[in-house]
Amino acid sequence: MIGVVVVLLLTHSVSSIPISDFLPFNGPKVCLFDTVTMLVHKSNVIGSDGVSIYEVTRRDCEEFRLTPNNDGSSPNFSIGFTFPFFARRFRNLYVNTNGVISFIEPVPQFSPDPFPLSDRYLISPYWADVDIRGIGEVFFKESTDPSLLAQANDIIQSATVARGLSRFNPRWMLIATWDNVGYFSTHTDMTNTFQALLVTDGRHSFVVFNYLDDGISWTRGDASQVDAQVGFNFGGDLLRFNVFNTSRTAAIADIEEMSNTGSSGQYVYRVDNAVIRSITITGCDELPILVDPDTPSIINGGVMTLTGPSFNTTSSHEKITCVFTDDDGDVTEGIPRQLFTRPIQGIIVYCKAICPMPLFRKLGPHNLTVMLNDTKFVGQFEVGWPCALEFLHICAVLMQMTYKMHVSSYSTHAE
Ligand SMILES: [Ca+2]
Ligand SMILES: [Ca+2]
Repeated sequence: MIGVVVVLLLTHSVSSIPISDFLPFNGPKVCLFDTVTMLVHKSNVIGSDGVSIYEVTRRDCEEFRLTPNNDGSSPNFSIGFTFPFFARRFRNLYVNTNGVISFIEPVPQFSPDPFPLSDRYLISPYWADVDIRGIGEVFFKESTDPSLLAQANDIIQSATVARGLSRFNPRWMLIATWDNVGYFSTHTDMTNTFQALLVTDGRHSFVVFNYLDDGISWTRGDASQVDAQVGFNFGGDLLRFNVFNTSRTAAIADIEEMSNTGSSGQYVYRVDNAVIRSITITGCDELPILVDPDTPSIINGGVMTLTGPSFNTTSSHEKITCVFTDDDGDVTEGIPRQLFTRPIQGIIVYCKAICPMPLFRKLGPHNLTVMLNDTKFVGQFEVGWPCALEFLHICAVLMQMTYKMHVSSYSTHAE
């Protein structure tokens, strides 16, 4: 079955994204934000009309452009909506010249630290030493425009990570664009063009990265020891991160030739906590209820975890029984069947139930039932293809992008 699919994938052609497929930027009401004085100039020219960003109305400025700078940042930008980013919900963010959108604090750092980072909350379409003193512009704006939100949702719905969220109806987004930007120090011989979208309905959140067709050329500045890093990082106790696997190597310059949506240069990541159906809640009180990954690959294997208040610390390292079922309620049929029709033994580690995953035989909704003594917990998740791409080696690349899990040990033995 898998061999047949590979042949089909190889016959598709990939479309790459022109600048016209980016969400719009550099519109008629773009104001200039001075990264040194921290003042906004409504005329888009530095002059005497500089005012605090808090004095600017949306009528004055629908969009902002950063003044030419090297390692600067936007102000602490208050957004008109709450953006869920895993276990936290943010109302402020920074757009940083060096290819990062950050929460809590700006990022002047030009050379990327490798994810995971326990104390950072970052979305990085291309964290590297951008320098727009010589060439290039950085724009950002928020939007609640229904047609723009629909355009973003079309991109999101084309990605496997949105399976099970076909009714996702976004209400807010941020559009941040690095247009034709140069690199340190003031170089203009090569430029990069990319865009990050943060899109949410208040409950679910997605990040879209767009890289212009043939639009990523340089990977580091003169002072950097490593190349650009692409991904996101949610620090704290619930550490989540995703890093594009050619990050920090020269091969990151090829990122516009790959995809996880079917359009080369386009990537969609889901960045909210997947809330699952749960039963009684006792112990491990403050944790959100999670099933992770919420869209496992049909050919990926690995482990699935149910995190949540139901699995308290006193049950840590107790054995559990995991049963995977499909949407008809039948035990999932694997290949070969007899390996997957029996319950699988897993284990509790702190507040997580960890279950080795079978190879799934069908796409779509599944349930995971975890039995601990007399208690049952049920989580729902989607099974999808690892990517919607045409080349098997690219799928393999994307499959290496992993979530960090706090797993110290787990059993892989069948009962
Ligand atoms: Ca820089
Ligand atoms: Ca390139």
